[in-house]
Amino acid sequence: MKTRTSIALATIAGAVAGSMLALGVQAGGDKVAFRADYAKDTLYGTVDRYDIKQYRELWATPAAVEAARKGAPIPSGTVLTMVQYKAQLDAQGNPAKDANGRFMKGDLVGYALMEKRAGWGTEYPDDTRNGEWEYQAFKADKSVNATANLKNCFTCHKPHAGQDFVISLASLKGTKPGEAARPSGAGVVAIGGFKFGPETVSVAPGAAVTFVNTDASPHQISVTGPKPQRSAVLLKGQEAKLSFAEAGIYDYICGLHPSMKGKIEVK
Ligand code: HEC
Ligand SMILES: [Cu+2]
Repeated sequence: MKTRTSIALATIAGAVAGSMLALGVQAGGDKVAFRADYAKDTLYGTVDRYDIKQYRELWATPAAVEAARKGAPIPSGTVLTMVQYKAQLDAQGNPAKDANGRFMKGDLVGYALMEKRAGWGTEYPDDTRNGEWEYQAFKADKSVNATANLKNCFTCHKPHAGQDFVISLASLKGTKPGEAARPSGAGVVAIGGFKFGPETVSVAPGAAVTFVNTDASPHQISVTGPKPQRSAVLLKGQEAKLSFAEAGIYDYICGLHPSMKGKIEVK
């Protein structure tokens, strides 16, 4: 009996050690300190998040802006601070807009930081590592948000390896293009302002539906129901084609913003 208990305890101890290893990703975030002086950095962009009704500010250490504008790599020591605010809402509960049609700042929600230093990131496996970046989330009171799952930061920024994991790199470079023209036509769905347009599209069996992302934010088509399928994550200007052999109605959502919904009629 005694031995059995100790074996059981040893197993539990092993499991705990294992889960602490799995949480190794979490530990890396400790390297990132809150940037108390972020408001002395450069405000390089703001983002209206229709899906989660947030207004976000993007701040960068000045050397990063300088480098990005010259087309040079983002330097070691860069800190990017994303400040998340609730959007102010109108009487219907929709985000209110200012004279320029942009969201307005409401209550502070928290901060998301990423910091790059030469030599960081070597401990992560290739399928996780985001170059030399580490991530950390802070609450509105500037303390570490211990409930944030930092693994998700790595996963969601990973597809942007081609732009050094900085999703808003175009804004950092100051080359953000104006509103992309919204493509239209039979079997074409344009994604803009966090909406699929049109929300219902009809195609013949086997014919392709083309999805084009015109938003600065990435989106992903995720067909739900009995025959699920997913497109790649689409960055601004990228497109994906999906086709369905059998007639029917196929519902889909955005894999990144599940409140975005659409329908494909195959007939
Ligand atoms: C669901 C996908 C997703 C997850 C998870 C995510 N991000 Fe991001 N992040 C984005 C997107 C998209 C942007 C561009 C701004 C926007 O659209 O809100 C962004 C922008 C940023 C920026 C501004 C620099 C840049 O890359 O554009 C920082 C800093 C940032 N995220 C930090 C974090 C941290 C810290 C975490 C984890 C706590 C995290 N992110 C998790 C999608 C994600
Ligand atoms: Cu989306």
